[in-house]
Amino acid sequence: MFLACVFVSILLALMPQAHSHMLMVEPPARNAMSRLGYSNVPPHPYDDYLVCIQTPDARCPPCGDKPDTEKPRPHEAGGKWATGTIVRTYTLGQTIQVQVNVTNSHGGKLRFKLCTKGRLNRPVKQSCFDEYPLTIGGRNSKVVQLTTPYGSSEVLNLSVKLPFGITCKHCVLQMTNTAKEFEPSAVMFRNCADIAIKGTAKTSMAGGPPLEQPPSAFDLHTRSGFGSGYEEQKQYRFYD
Ligand SMILES: [Cu+2]
Repeated sequence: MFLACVFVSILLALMPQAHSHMLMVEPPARNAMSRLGYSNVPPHPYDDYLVCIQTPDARCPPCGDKPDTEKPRPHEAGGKWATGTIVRTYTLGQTIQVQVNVTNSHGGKLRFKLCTKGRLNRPVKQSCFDEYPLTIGGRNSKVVQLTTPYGSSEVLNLSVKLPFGITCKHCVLQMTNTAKEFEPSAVMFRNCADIAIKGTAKTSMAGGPPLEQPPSAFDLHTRSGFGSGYEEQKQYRFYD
């Protein structure tokens, strides 16, 4: 246990900068906003390297900070990169497109959760996200496995279903990757994005089914344009 932690710490110390890891670009995560042209958000020097090692005594904060980071944590309400700007407004029950640039894969599972209690100055807790784990793809799965080899890159285009019957002026969408490569240590990459979900007369009256069926397939391919230095290749993964 102790050795594993030391091992991971050394690995993490060796990895930064040269190897970046992942970034939720659609909807734009708080840490990605500057890169994507939001001029009200300061530039982020490590926007695709929000990494945390979780232990029983130190849980990873929900939006990519480290457990010992002083509050307000920079990626949570009140922090430097959490401006409260709503980056996307969706419709109740919508299947939304989510894009994640995996810039240096450590494998493992990718999960998305929704907290409906976003506030400008009060950070939301992991327990709020845990209320709404979101379903991905064209089947009833709440996880996507990263399948690209360790150290390589890919872009995931995912269909994610917003929960039935939920609207909010300020929700927070959370992405979590727990790296397989370092198991049993829990090395996590997390991003948060501020979104809104509007009801429509039709859907809120009827409380009806999602507006559209999710596609039965999604594609993913290696990332490009971020200077990862890995050869670009295209692959398609079908999910049915
Ligand atoms: Cu790494």
